[in-house]
Amino acid sequence: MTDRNQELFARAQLSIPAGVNSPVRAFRAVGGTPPFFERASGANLWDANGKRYVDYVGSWGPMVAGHCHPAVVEAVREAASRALSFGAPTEAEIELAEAIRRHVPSIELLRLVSSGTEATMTAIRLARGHTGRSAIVKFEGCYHGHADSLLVKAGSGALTFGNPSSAGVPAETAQHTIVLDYNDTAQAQALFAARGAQIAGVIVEPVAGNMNLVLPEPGFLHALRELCSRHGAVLIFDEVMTGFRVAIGGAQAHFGIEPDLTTLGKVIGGGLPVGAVGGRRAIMERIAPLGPVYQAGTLSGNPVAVAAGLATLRLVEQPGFQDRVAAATRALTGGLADAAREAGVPFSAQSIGSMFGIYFRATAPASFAEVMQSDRERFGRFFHAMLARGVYLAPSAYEAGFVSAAHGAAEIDATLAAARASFRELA
Ligand code: KE4
Repeated sequence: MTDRNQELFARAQLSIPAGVNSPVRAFRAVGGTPPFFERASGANLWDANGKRYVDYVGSWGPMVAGHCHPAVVEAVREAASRALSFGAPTEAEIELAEAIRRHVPSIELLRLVSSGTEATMTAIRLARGHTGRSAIVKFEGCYHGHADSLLVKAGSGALTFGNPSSAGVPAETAQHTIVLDYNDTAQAQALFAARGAQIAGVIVEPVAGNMNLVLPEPGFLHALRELCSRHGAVLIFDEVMTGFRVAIGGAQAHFGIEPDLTTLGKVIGGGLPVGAVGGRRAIMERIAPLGPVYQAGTLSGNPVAVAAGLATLRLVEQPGFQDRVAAATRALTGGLADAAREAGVPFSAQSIGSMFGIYFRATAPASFAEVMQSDRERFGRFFHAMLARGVYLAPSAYEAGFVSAAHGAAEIDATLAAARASFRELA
């Protein structure tokens, strides 16, 4: 029988670099042919061969309510029946901004954009415009999208390719980005002691999800908050991945820390292109046309995308939603750890909200260096053993996984059965 995925992958590479529109999708980290998907519903995906998978990528985070949730599809259909785009203000954008601000009180003003990259790029520009300084601090292994200033030792795709900084970023640009080690509080304190007056802002994933899942150690985020406050730097929580997924109010609610700016994406678009940057009024009032920091976007606040985001937020804010998905995620990670132990495979797993990490090392990593000690070769074999059994994990050892409200006991049990067989193959 012909494999449609192989046919499509070969054809795609004739017109699209590596056959994909985002690097991690090319399976270069795990090898093999990526499935070309045709349909999604709930926790499931179907590829071009008609094969069904339980999905733990969830479009890299947006699909927390499950694929094609009827309420989201209906909202999109209804919005699209009235207009596809105006390039002018709509009431729906106000409703989405108000819904976000209801759950993320640190956001006094918010600007909608069309991707997480646009959100973080704008946050960096706002920090620099607000402080008049140039230096930006980020952390190795964290990924904030592909703006030049942030593609310096990025995580996610660039890390997967073992290419810790991107070609095409001028040295003159990269020199303004200081890269520290995630969870190294002493290092951040030493930097601020030496150069605090030069630092425009610190951007951090309050829970790292782009070097696989790495949790902030107690005190790390509080130290960044205190250092930024003391030195007049802008603290930016990049919650593109963690927003409305780690908790309804994001990682900032979970850890009780108020950043100066927050970037959002993924869940707030429900699968359609939406990002956002928001925060303290004094900073957000610097953005055009109120202030001198320019930012713009043809499709910012697109009515169809906003409809998908609003419908998704209305689902995730339902009482019990976050607890239910977090419980399913814990059942998954606990079951995977049990299966690996039974097979005698060195493995660990952890979760926060409905994000999870799996690691082929005995303990969950607390730093980029520890992530790099994971057994990538074993991960690749496990990935393909699970894929063959109809479980679609993130195709990289450096990505977090995502559970949705549609992952019920049947999906988790089927995943754990596939894992028990797959771990036995690795032993
Ligand atoms: P986008 O420009 O891809 O919408 O968002 C960039 C971004 C910013 N900040 C964080 C914390 C992110 O996780 C992302 C994007 N995440 C990756 C997944 N690791 C997107 C998947 C991909 O690059 O194909």
